[in-house]
Amino acid sequence: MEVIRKEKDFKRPFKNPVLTIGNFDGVHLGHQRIFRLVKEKANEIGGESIIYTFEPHPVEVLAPKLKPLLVTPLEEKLRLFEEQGINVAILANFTAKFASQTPEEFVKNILYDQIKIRQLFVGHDYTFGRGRRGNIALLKELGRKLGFNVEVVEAVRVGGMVVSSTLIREFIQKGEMREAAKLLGRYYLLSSQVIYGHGRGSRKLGFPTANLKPAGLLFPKPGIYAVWAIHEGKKYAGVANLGWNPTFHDQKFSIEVHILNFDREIYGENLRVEFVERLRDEVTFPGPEELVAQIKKDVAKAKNILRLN
Ligand code: RBF
Ligand code: MG
Repeated sequence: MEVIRKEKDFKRPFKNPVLTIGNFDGVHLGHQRIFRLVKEKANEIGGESIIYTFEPHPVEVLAPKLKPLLVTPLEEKLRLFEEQGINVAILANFTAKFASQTPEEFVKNILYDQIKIRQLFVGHDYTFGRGRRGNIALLKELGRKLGFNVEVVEAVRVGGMVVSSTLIREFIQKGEMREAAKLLGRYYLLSSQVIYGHGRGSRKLGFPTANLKPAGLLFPKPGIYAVWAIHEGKKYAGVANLGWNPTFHDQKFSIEVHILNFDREIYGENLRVEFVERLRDEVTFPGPEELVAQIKKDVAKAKNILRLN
């Protein structure tokens, strides 16, 4: 997949570009349906499949106080686009100036003159531009005028739920990882760097943990989880704890993963953690022995859960 990050990276004309446009936070089943249609159409007309998206996420520029925690940070999003088999990702640098374009200017100058789109697919609820005036009716009208086709992709429903990034975010924050996974089409995943923890895990308790750098991530509800840990492309069963280690009065929030059958030092390296199921709340134990007894039960339970997957 080719990634175009800057205006100057537009080095060549696209061949029969078939495009979709949006934020695609989560790259969930609804987004995946759009991408599939984009690819099918591109194949049909011998064209290129293109995702046009924004960086940073428009909310960060338009409403920075909301500090949106993204389901999929940019690098993760790009990896998933690629996995979906998309040819090109265009990351439009989203600034206040960019946002001030009228929908008509955006469509004419960028989609039509610069990209020369043949076909556009958008989600059923897509709006863009100042005052959200850019909507499906307007896109269709501009398409008729300029000469490109616009198709609207219906929402995807799973078990009576309409798939949306907002709903997924809510499930994650409630620790309902099975529900989140149903809408994502995969497990919710945190990808981060392993940092130094207290070093207590391995020395005293016999359950060494890899601690993840928490920067800017959307955390599942604090508690204990059955997880898959992925290191250097290899997948291991594990148990994760998101919390404050109250038994030791740590107070500092940490995300730690005890990886089963794994005894390597991986400080500074990347670890990806897929959240399969929440096991329990974090609790304050009278002492380390009680905690260790409970962690043994957590491990047994996680093994059972992960075997079934
Ligand atoms: N610490 C607690 O204070 N209460 C808990 O309920 C608790 N549960 C844990 C469950 C698992 C599976 C793991 C790996 C750790 C847990 N911890 C808990 C964190 C433990 O205190 C921490 O790993 C060590 O103190 C090392 O930092
Ligand atoms: Mg640790």
